[in-house]
Amino acid sequence: MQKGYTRLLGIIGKPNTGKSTFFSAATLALAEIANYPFTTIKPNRGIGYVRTPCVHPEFKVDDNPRNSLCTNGIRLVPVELIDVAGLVPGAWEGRGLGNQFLDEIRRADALIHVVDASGGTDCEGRVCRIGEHDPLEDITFLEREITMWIAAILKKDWAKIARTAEADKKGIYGLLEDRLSGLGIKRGHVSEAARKTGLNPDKPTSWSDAEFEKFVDALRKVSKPMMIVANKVDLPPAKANIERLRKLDYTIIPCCAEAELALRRAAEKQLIDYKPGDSNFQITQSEKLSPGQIKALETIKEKILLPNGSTGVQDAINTAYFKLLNMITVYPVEDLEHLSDHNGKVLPDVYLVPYGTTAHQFAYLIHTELGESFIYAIDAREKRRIGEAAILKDRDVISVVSARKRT
Ligand SMILES: Nc1nc2c(ncn2[C@@H]2O[C@H](COP(=O)(O)OP(=O)(O)OP(=O)(O)O)[C@@H](O)[C@H]2O)c(=O)[nH]1
Ligand SMILES: [Mg+2]
Repeated sequence: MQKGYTRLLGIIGKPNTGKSTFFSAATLALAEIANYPFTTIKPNRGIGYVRTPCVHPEFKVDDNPRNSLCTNGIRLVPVELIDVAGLVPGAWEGRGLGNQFLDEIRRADALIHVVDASGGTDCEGRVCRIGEHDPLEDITFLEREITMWIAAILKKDWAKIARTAEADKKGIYGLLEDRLSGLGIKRGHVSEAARKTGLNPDKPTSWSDAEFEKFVDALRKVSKPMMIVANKVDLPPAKANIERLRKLDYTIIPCCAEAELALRRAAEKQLIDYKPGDSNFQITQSEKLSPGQIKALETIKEKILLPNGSTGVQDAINTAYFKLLNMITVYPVEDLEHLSDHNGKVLPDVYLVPYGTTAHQFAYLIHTELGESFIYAIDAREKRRIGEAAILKDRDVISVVSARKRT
């Protein structure tokens, strides 16, 4: 995995919505896919990609990508995805595959909630008549499951935590950070949740049960940001459901995971020219395709790519990184003239870092020693010096000047 701040994306939702299809399409890893609930039991982990326009055409150089891929000016930066078992109502109390599922998303930094926008699966993921189930119900249920799961972890000894927080100088932020570190929840998340709910962090013993739940719900939102992938757009009721989903306070990405999987597999066999996220494809070896396969590909083009602009899978991963997690891409180079590293490799790496990363923090990411001996950095586009506190921008190309030579 690349250097920089890697993040884990969790693909979650009730059973049978297309999570593993989405995962396979994004990673090309083999994952079991079937039209019944609980096909996935053990989680699948794999590598997908964030797609970004590479800087090499702008700088008029040819590049030698190392930690990422570059084709026709498109950089694909590897990122990790986890596809877990479906979640059913009551999972937090152990129903279905319950807590096991929840435990697997402990480390996820952002959640991609895959819903069946066609309404063809009931609240437990069993097949029903298309359009029969309301996917909006799946949103509220999933939010509640995760909130209740976090609440259950805290509830056991909440009274003690609240009392200690008032006596101990660590306070509620420090105590909850310790308590929830296994869930990737940090002090900043806890303080933001308290601020958002307007609860007094110095007096947690005074919080009512309802306030405690409101606080945990806010904590879920800030620590596990979530977006919605409205899958199965190829089925007619999806369109109207997506309009309704758009009224919610979530980023909604219309998606046809099945189409992306077909395109990615055809591209892998070099039958078509298609990069993840493209709005179109070209058949390159029509002689190797049966008339049925050609027809299926044409249908994907007409019914999915043309009306929606893409299948939505790549869009979802990009949205998770660039919008939910607010990350940017930055290219480190050593030699400013050639935009290369010390081996002459041009624009070898691109790092994903959170917006707000400074030039000095970036130097630490490249190499601890480079951070320690940092003098200034140079922005290769503007050809000017930037100081340690300068905040980097998306697609910056940065060279760090340090007091010590790197070995
Ligand atoms: N029409 C349509 N069907 C899809 C799409 N994506 C997935 N499916 C189908 O939905 C069914 C469930 O897909 P899976 O990927 O196994 O779903 P899952 O959410 O991983 O299911 P569990 O592992 O049981 O929780 C399969 O029959 C898929 O072929 C899509 O975009 N459109
Ligand atoms: Mg699955």
